[in-house]
Amino acid sequence: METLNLNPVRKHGCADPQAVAPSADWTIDQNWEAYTQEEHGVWKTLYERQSKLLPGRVCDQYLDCMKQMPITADEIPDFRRVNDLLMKHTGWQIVAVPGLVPDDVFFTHIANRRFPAGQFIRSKEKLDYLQEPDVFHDVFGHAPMLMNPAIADFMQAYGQGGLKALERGILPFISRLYWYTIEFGLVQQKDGIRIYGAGISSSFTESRYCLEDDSPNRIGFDLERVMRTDYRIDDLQKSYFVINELDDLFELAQIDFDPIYARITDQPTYTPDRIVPGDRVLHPGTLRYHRQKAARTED
Ligand code: HBI
Ligand code: FE
Repeated sequence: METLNLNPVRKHGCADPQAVAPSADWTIDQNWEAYTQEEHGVWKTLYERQSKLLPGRVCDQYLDCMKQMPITADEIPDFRRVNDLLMKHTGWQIVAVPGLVPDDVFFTHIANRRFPAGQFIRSKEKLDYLQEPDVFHDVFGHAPMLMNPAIADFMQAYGQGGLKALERGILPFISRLYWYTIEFGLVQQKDGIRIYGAGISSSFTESRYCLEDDSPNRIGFDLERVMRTDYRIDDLQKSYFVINELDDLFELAQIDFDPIYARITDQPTYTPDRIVPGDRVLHPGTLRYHRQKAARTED
């Protein structure tokens, strides 16, 4: 088991994260005191915008957990305070990083119940554009779900699975699983389909599009199917996969992926727009959004 080393405090708000020589585990101090009023203001804008949208769209567990957390509109959350609560509930911690970290570093943290969270916040000029996960995506989107025991266990299993997959050179299978659950997952609730993926809950556009737009497919979750499905990181998704309940992730955290890898390794990959035999289709997408976009860029 890796231990968290204590790093020197680094300069806050470094424009080029790559310019900072990384420590072995890439963690930096959050240096909360150094956030500017403008940065807290960006947080407030994003927080208020999302908080208005999420009730009725995000799953009950997210809202319940968020209510308990020291996360408000007024300021970028202090990781020390968030961690006190997370530790009590599920033993998770968030650790500050400058941005995207290498896969092996990411998985090692996750396997040890540490979630790497971007220290920086996006600029107020580009509220909806994110090249790397920032503190709003990571803390507003991911932290509340880490209070949920099923997500907590599944995430750790993902870290362990990721390390294994990396060794064997079969990373895409497990990355797709993460993408279509933790980042872009939907869950069936009594009163309708709801969001649990952090990529959606932290996005102004996608939190409505994923549920209300006719364009994307909404398909019942199936592990092998998802592991065979490509994804796009730079646009709204063409397909979402819906789990029956969050507790299903407990089971998913226990599954031995080896026989599954063996079975799907030689099978073709699905493009993200497709509906395939065996799919439990909840909503067949019109794909209008992506068609129109493609037409626009052709001429
Ligand atoms: N680093 N900070 C950060 N956050 C991520 O979500 C992240 C990462 N590095 C790698 C990574 N995700 C993905 O490539 C893996 O989930 C596969
Ligand atoms: Fe994320």
